[in-house]
Amino acid sequence: MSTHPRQRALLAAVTATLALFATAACSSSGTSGGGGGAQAGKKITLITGVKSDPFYITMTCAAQAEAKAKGFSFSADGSAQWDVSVQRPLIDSVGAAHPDGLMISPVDTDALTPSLKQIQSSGTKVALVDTSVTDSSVGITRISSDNEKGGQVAADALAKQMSEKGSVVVISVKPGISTTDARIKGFTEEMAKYPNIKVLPTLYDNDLPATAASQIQSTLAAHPDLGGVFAGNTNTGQGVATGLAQAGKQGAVKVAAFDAEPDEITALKNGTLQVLVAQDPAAIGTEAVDQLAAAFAGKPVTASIGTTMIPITKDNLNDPQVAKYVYKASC
Ligand code: T6T
Repeated sequence: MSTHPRQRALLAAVTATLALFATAACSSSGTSGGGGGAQAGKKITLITGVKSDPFYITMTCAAQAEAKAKGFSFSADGSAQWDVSVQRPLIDSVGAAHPDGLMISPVDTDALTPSLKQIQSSGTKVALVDTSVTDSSVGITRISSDNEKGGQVAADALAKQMSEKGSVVVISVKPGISTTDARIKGFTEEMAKYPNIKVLPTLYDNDLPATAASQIQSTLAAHPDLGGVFAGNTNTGQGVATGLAQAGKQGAVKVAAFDAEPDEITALKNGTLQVLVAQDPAAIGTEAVDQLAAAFAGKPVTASIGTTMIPITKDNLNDPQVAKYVYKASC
């Protein structure tokens, strides 16, 4: 653990704040029991936001294990990139197969609602995992991090790293995604508490690291006093790290990034990123299977579940209680 008192105080404060928001009850009790239960043989399908994303890979691995433990058949698929026109046909084809349960991370807050409502009206139980849609009639349960809170925590951590002065830029995926929109809202509202920090207009990289890297370059050229960056998710975090390395600004420009996939961890270790806000995608996956199992058995379902987030820095990364939140690249 860091000997630097400010670092230690920062870490303790952030950890305490985030722990307050974990309301997950990630247990497999109370639903239809292990393999061979009365609900055995039910079919659950998971559609993730982006198939190759370690956040969703970690979620899929946990959901698969929980489904197996309950005797459910489980399949997973996801879009190649964060795109409504790619995810919609996937939803429609899965819907046509009438699974008993559908776990889905919709890539937009409104565009996919008609397809999801149709699947739901055909009797499939829908669980919204990570992202959600505006229409509250969609889904028997919504399971995700408290993203707005995560954005606030990132703001406080970054402001401290920046000695509460300079310009900061937010880079995220695209507007219209429930999770990243909430992070930006939490971040910018919290940053308003720091009068000497100027928040520049938010940039969107379409979930492409290369775009984030070039956005960093152009922002540095336009704002030589750039002191901080908030990266909204995994791919953006990677791109920001690459852009700062290319500009020779590692460590000079401070970065708080969401998520904890392997490349972000490497950048944290080499000092290009300073704080990661790690989510608990495994808990989201496990809890969704448990809630669907409850629904299959006609038992009560929890409509909204918030899962753990934890701050990771170079100083606490080796703590096993922290390292267990690093995302997987495969099961
Ligand atoms: O940050 C996660 C997820 O919560 C968000 O909805 C989309 O991006 C990730 O999957 C990370 O890439």
